[in-house]
Amino acid sequence: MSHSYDPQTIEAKWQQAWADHAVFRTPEGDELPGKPKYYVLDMFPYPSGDGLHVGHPKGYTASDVIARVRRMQGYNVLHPMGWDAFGLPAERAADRAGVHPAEITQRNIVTFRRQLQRLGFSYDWAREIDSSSPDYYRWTQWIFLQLLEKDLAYVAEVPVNWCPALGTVLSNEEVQDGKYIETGDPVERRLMRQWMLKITAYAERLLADLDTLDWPESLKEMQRNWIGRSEGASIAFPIQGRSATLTVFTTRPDTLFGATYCVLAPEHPLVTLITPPAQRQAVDAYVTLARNKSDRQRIADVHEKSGVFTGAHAINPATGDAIPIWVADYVLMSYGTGAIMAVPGHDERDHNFARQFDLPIIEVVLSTDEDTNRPSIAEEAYTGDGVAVNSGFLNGKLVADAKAAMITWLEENGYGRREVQYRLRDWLFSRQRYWGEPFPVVILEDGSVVAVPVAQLPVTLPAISNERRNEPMAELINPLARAGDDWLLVTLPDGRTGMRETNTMPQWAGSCWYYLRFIDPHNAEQPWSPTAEQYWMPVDLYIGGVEHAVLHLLYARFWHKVLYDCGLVSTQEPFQKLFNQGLIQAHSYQDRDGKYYRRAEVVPHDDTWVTAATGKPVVTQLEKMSKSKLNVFGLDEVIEEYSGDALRLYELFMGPVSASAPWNMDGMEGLKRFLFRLWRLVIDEQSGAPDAKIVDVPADTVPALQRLLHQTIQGISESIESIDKLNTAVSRMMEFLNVAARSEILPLTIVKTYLRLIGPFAPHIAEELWQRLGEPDFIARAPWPVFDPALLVGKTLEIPVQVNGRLRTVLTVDVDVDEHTLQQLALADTTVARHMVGKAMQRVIVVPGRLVNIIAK
Ligand code: ANZ
Repeated sequence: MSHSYDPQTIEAKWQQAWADHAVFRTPEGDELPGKPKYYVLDMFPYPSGDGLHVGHPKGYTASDVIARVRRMQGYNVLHPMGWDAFGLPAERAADRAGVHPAEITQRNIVTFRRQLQRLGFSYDWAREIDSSSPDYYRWTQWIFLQLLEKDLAYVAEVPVNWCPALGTVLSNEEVQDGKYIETGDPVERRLMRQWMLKITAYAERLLADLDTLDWPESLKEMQRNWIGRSEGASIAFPIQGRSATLTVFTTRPDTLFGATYCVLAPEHPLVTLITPPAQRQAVDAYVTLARNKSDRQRIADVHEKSGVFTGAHAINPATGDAIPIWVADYVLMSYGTGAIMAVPGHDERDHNFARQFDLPIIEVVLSTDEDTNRPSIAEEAYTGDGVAVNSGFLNGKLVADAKAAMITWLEENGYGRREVQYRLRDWLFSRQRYWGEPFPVVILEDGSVVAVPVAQLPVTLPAISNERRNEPMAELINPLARAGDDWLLVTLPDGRTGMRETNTMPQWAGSCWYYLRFIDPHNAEQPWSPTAEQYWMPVDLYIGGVEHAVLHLLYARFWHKVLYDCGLVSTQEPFQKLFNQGLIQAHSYQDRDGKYYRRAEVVPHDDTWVTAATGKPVVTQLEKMSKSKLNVFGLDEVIEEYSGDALRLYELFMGPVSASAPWNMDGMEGLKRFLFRLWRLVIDEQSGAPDAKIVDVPADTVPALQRLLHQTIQGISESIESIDKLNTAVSRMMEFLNVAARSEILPLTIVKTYLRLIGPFAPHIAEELWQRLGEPDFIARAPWPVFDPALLVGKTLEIPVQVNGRLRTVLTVDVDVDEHTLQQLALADTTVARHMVGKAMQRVIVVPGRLVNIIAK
């Protein structure tokens, strides 16, 4: 019987063995003290119906290697996995299939779990969580109640995109030119009652604490931009003939002398108040037009500015001049005060607008560098630094000083004050969907909102038939409002009656705190135990996609800070170190009509590609793997053809973890060959026993191999600490194998140490070989090898080199250098070469360990 490498059998065997012996169980209770901890977390996936493809496990493989190494290094490791299971895609898929979203979700979870297990990831499956299960969302609701108690959750009328034909609200991304992009049905902006979370109250801390995090700088910058802190001033302009004032926010108070008109956002409450009858019709018409545009559209158009004069005037507090008040949609109600002072000389948007409507442009900042080709202020706004001109008491001051002087003047004269604005808006936290967490609140008959008593949590999702859930209705009726009265109508313990809230929470809710539940996932009394939280938090390493840079990662930081303020968590930040994995791309094939083809449907032709069926030319391109581009390699197929270990190694070998790289099946071949060679290094394929070359002798029996081993330990350990360079760790393993395969003798201890290095990367084969070498326990529990610095460099010898019997130089060489290498080294030496000029070499005499003599004429 042959004993060749059979990955499918071996991998199934070890996955079972790890599970049976709970090898990756997270230590708890008495096991915790006295050992360092390491919490390594993957962003938990949304279990979609497509299953996993080879692009998904790149980050999971990296985190698994780290988790396994840390266990071997003696850390208590928490490495959990779970499912971000609520959300619209599951609801849509359920509708298409005519089943309940919970059913689709459970089906997908089974597939995802099976696929992840095939890769041998060392998750503690006993801690698996599912954000759509009542045991979990009970606590999501509980945290919401903490937010409500702290006045960080509130209800507000906010504009949404309502599509009457579809009977639903749409996101900004789904609307263009006032129409739903899919069907062209008109969409109106409507005010609707929505739950909001006051994330803006945390803007300053969310910004400042970024500095304490070990995250990629680019990612921190994205969060900084999203929070968008602006320093400036608020300035109150008196309105001519009225007692009301018009307050603006500006980052350039130094330009007040150049403010030649003001602009209100179309939704600004002052618009109707100040517009005189003669202008009312024109203003109303404009406001209606603007209302149907999304904010995004309104700011997108830089050149075509639209607007209307209200007929009213404001007084510029610095000059005393009456300046016209306009309404224009380039001013957004959602930022600052919803009103601006326009300085066309120094702001591009104002400049465009002023030219379009013939409004005065005044220069109030003069550049200090002498560029005579600069266009005049009439042609182009000057937005750079400089000195104030035409600005009374500010004249001659540089922008920064002028800003400060103007703020002082405004404060002294009661016209304004220093102000900080954030671009960050409060978080719209309700959705008109079924498959999400119900809000744990009741709306009483008088419209007031009260929390459901904690003892009554969770508020479970009512069962509603698919037909009922999807029944079209003319008015917006939330899916949950279609539940029966037994769910909808509530009597509180004190006898008051009311209706349940029928909005649900957005998909982001469950992922805001899941990392805390992993710490103590089965706790029925508390969301987590405080002692366990103090032990495990913060997450030491968090790996996931960059697409979550500002959504999940900002929301989770916000909730965490609220929990900190409630005294429920012990750290200010949840994720200390964060790493983004790169995308795996694959070639797609597309004809000129945009139709995609699978790789199997195209053939090469004259340096390009054509379809096999019709010969139609196609272009090939590297793109992110995606089902719609037909360029996906499914995880199951690849594991079946190669193996879980080969896939793990290839995911890492493709390049740095953070880099995007193209998928290449030839690369998989290479890693598969490596694993076969590794097998043959250790196993005699005739008998299945260890190879006869492996003998139980001290490591220094083969000093060169011992040295390479220690260099390999050092190299791999370093790439593990860098996280990003795990690809070089794989190369190191291959280099070692190349040398070891040529060695006549393999000391057993060297082979075992080498296997321990391989363990975290290709865990199945490593366990099997470890066992076949007679080890009784799992390699996953063996200690991580440590290198001996003294063994990194070999012992050296001094060898005299003669040319025609005369000493010319002395070489310092490795003790066990071979004859051939010694000869090469001698001939390559520059001093030797100098004495050979004009001579032809005839013979080289090498006395190993003693001398080299070159005979030349
Ligand atoms: C006068 C001025 C003069 C301005 C100048 C700029 C340059 P950031 O940096 O993004 O915070 N602004 C204020 N509120 C606005 C709103 N609701 N919609 C549209 N624009 C608004 O931008 C602040 C600047 O954007 C403010 O400073 C204001 O224009 C404008 F030479 O005021 B500025």
